[in-house]
Amino acid sequence: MTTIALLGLDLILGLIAVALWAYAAVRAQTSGLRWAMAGLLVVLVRLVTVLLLADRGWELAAERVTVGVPLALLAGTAALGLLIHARRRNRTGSTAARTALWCAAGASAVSLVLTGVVGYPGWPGAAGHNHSHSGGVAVTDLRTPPIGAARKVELVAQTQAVTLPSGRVVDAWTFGSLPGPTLTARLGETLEVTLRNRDITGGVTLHWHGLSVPNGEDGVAGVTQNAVFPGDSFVYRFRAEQPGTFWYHTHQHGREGIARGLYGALVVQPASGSTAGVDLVLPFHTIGKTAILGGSDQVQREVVPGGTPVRLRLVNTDQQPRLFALTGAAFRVVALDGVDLNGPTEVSNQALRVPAGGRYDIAFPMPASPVRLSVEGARQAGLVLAASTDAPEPEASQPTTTFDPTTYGTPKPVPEMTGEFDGSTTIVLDRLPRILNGRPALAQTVNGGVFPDVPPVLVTEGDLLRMRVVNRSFETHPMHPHGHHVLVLSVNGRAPTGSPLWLDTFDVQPGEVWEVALRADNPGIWMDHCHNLEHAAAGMMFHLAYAGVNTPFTHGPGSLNTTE
Ligand SMILES: [Cu+2]
Repeated sequence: MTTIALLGLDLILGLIAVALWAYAAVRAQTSGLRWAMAGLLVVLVRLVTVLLLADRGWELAAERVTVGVPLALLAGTAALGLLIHARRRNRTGSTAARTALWCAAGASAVSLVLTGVVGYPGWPGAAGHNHSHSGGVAVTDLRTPPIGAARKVELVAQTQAVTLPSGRVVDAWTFGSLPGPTLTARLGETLEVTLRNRDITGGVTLHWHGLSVPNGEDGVAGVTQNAVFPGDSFVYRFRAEQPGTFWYHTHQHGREGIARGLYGALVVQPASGSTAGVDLVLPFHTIGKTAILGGSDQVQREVVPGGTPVRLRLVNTDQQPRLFALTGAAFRVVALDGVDLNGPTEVSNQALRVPAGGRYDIAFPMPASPVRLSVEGARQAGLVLAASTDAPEPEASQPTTTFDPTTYGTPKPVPEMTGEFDGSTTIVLDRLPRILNGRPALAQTVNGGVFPDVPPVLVTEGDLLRMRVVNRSFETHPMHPHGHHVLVLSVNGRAPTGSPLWLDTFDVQPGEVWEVALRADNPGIWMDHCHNLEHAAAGMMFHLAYAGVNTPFTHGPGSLNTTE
């Protein structure tokens, strides 16, 4: 049974138990005994369920195992005992028995409240966090000094009516085009990007998703800078130190800004220059109800002679995971999140599940027959590669299996990530009623709290940190630590058997437990958050904060910065 099924079963059994005990109380004088026995049976099945859950991950069931279910079991057993006792004495109307039955119903209800309202590890501390202590280094000092030889780019954030290839016009917010221009740099080159805001009244920033830039260049409103308002500008500088596929987007009210079009791709080519053959960057985005692959809302065609090496860089800029499929050719998954995989082998007829914010690079030699790239749920948009313009379009395929990165490629030692851990932290993701921005809401929580009232994960430069991420909710959370890639240690207790997996965005699906390692080698105050930005805006963010680093910027009420 899957963990998510166990979580669901526990909830349903809890509700049934409450109903059975309550009904037993109502029918105490007649058929109450039968209903009470059914209630006790259900609580016993719940006990088995929560023990199975605890075996999958203690944090999934802690309060259920220690308090919730024992309480329900105790109250239920006592109520049943009293009822039997009353029956023996022929006092079917016993008030004590009836009260005990109501108490049993209440105990089962309390166990549900513990899980659904209090959560784990219990009610968060009321205190928020505050980095603006004196001394140490400010995030504004953690920047790249100007150099003359930088590759200079200007991006102008603006409202724009964009006419898509289908003729459809969308009212977008862009960095000049939809998507923004693909930025490229060679390994080792310094990029200098001037951001200007023409008329995005809510403000913008530029965040370099997946790139380990200096903290002051990370573009997070309210943490590493103030949002850039109309008429203002900000200059970002960073050395491209990792070859691979990345993307950029606003990190000021990104839930709205990215969805409306404030994003683009960023490719760092190897020092030797661009790779031979065809190299296409394909961000997938949904604006309104229109799906766009690359820059098109239609099936685009590219003429590619047979035998040409092809590299497709798939970027998911949406809020949900997307399933990509390639029909007509076997391929290799050569990189995830901008990091090459070791020993990639041929894959065919498998869907690629790319997390929100994640990147998959695939490569294959062009076959003689046409090839089609499609995205599930987006029939209109797609890509066809063919040797001639009149070759028939292959049908979009629907693979029945999904590619599993944890069993793909060849293992290889990662010496820089072995050795003693200097610290460990547990991040529990859940959906709980909380006060969010001053209003009650069904929030997306981290360790029972909502941003900014989530204590930061504190590290010292050089630390090797083990991070355990547990998803108690019924939704997928693509967790994105800024400024670092993490090495996957295990998913649901199983270590990867293939290539080392270095990710900057990992989908923690409902009921999943991930363990990852992070080397604290990039000082700063870094966001770590769910990249479903609906969830981030609903509280699912926290800071990874280095000792001795502070920020002068503020976010939330009373500030113009909206961090997500
Ligand atoms: Cu989420």
